[in-house]
Amino acid sequence: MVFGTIYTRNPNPRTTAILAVAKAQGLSLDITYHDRDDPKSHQELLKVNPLGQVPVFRGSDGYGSTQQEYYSVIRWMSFANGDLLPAIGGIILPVIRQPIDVRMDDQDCLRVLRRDCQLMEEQLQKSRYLVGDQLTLADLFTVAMLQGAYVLLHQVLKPAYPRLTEWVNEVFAMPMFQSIAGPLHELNLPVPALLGIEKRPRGLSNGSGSTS
Ligand SMILES: N[C@@H](CCC(=O)N[C@@H](CS)C(=O)NCC(=O)O)C(=O)O
Repeated sequence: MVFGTIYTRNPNPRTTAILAVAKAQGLSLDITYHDRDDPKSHQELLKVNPLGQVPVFRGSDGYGSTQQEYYSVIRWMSFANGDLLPAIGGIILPVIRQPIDVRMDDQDCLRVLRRDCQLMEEQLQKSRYLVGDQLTLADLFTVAMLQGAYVLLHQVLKPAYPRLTEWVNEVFAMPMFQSIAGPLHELNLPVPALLGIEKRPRGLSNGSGSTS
């Protein structure tokens, strides 16, 4: 029986170890290769991952609901850690004159931040929290990642992502969170703005919010 499907590109460094372990374990995997330069192929990938990133794994026999929730929590935390926070850091660390290991282009970071906020906005319109209607670690972790963005970019984020903002405020209102994170201050420092026409984002097909 096929264990599941891996959606990836060829080659892709994040996929190599997965395929090696699957092979060593005798697990049969379907592999679907996507081409980011082929719009049809890219649209298919967006159906399984709205960020347009690979690899994506989809199990063929489904998960028990508890396991599915567990993987969804991990997926959101990985998104916050690997995608969202580097974009936020690339924008705000230079503003607050903190060191950054690899200097990033603030326009690219703003585009990624917009895309990621749009993704969360859409999810939070479907469910009260990131994973269903119960608070999970994914909410606490992701809101913590967003704190700096809301402190410095609140003028952009609040009108553009109302549901996201409501959820951030709800988590910040929780005493167990606020006792560690402190209150959500708003600073009005000069911050970079997204300029010009947005490049086609690799993720969400319907754009990443309006430019500012
Ligand atoms: N946090 C994700 C990140 C996945 C990721 O960024 N994948 C890269 C390829 S290694 C990607 O698809 N980037 C978008 C692109 O290449 O268009 C993970 O660890 O799986």
